[in-house]
Amino acid sequence: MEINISRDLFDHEAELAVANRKLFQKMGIIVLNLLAGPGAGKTSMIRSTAPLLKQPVAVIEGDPASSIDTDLLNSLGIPAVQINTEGGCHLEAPMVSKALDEFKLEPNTLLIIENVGNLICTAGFPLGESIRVVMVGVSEGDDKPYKYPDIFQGADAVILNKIDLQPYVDFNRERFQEGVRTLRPGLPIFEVSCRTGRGLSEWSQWLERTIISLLKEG
Ligand SMILES: Nc1nc2c(ncn2[C@@H]2O[C@H](COP(=O)(O)OP(=O)(O)O)[C@@H](O)[C@H]2O)c(=O)[nH]1
Ligand SMILES: [Mg+2]
Ligand SMILES: [Zn+2]
Repeated sequence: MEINISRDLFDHEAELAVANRKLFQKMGIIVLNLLAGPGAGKTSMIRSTAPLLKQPVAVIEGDPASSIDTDLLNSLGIPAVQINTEGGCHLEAPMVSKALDEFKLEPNTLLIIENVGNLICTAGFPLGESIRVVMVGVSEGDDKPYKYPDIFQGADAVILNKIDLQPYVDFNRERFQEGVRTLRPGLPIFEVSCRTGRGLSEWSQWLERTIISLLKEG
């Protein structure tokens, strides 16, 4: 008998994600899984986006170690809970449901999960989210959609961050956009700078519209 490990793992992860999805629905919250390499600007984006949204925002931070991002967000009044994976390179659905015990979230909250900085296996571990966003900084290079297609395939939107640095790095926006478009025609790409604030209103308006339509769906 042939054992297909990757398919069995995929089925198992999908079941765990469905359980989370049901829990989120029961709580009346919308969950966004934020995927990017280390240093792309995930925490900066959460920090800049939260004040632009009408909905309350809470955050689960996934990192191999430390509570640096959680401490920062809590100090800014954005409730955050830390998951330390102790070297693990992605979050898994049960870690998220367990972390929820640490919060008291009101209905209509947007829960942002800042996943471990990693463009590879985070794509294969759904957390029950209804919005999945992939973020890349221009300093990481324009080849990311070509090298890491899986993560872009599963996204609902792409954020291209650090656009203020474009004059200083060899980043070809057309090449990046073409790579994303080839994988997923029509996928929204938001060019932003968390440093200057450029593009953040377009991104947050899209996010707000998406949250409202998901809340209506129930
Ligand atoms: N120039 C520039 N730097 C940025 C921008 N966004 C984030 N950074 C910097 O990039 C570094 C990593 O940001 P952080 O939000 O911690 O990334 P994370 O590891 O993905 O959460 C920090 O030094 C940020 O100040 C941006 O839009 N432009
Ligand atoms: Mg971070
Ligand atoms: Zn991993």
